[in-house]
Amino acid sequence: MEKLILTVAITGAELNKKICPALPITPDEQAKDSCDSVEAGASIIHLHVRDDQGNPSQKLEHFQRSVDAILKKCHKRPIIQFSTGGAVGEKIENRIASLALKPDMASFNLGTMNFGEDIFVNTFSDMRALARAFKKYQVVPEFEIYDAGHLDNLKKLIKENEITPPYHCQFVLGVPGAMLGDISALVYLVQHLPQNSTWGVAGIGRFELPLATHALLMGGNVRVGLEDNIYYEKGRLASSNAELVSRIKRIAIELGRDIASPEETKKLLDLA
Ligand code: KMH
Ligand code: ZN
Repeated sequence: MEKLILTVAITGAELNKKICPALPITPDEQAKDSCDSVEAGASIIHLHVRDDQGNPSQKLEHFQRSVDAILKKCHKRPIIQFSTGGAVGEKIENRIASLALKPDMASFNLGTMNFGEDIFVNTFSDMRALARAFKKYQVVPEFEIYDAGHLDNLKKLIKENEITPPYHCQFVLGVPGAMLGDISALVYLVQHLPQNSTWGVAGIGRFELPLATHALLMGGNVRVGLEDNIYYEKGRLASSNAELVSRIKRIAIELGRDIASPEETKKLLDLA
């Protein structure tokens, strides 16, 4: 099997320190958590950023200051993947704008869905605009797939030639309003990928650990982190992102999956 690409989603847009005291919010906190996670085995940082009040932001200056802090602190340079999903309700123009900073990668959300009590809007017109911006700035997308129909949306946009290889798919499973995080869902999605795709899984909440473990055995990649899951085990909050990364690394090694370094990840994902 290929080496394991471990992504860590350190912050997200939905949480705050009241809910999760370990959540990194400031650029310095994000830099520390990113570097600790890279030391623990992560090669990709999935990055959402906040403003000075701690609210979710898609502003270029807020992305830039977090990137600077992370790159200054880390001994091993991680791959930084911007979120173009942002927070629910963020305008698509603002979500697209950060691509102008030409991050190593960025997320590309593939459909409109219920997202808890909210609606996360990604119309075809939004997705085409996003696809064109990815091409314009030559940023490699990671396709976020929360439901079976999102794979069909990806295939439609490929057919329209809006999206071209490489196809890196992240199955985000267990969001209330989309596909449940059970193993049969993961198996179905893997079986229906476009040809020559790479894939990973990000299980939300209690789905994180079982889905990650199955992905390790199936040859897929794994995303963990406080954005997706704040608990280490039932009733016990995770103390840091790195704690969640370390656990998956331990299980992966036990199962015979070696961990890809950031350099190896670049090659596996066709990043320039
Ligand atoms: N915050 C969610 C509404 C992404 O990063 O691209 C969307 C999200 C996906 O987190
Ligand atoms: Zn995200």
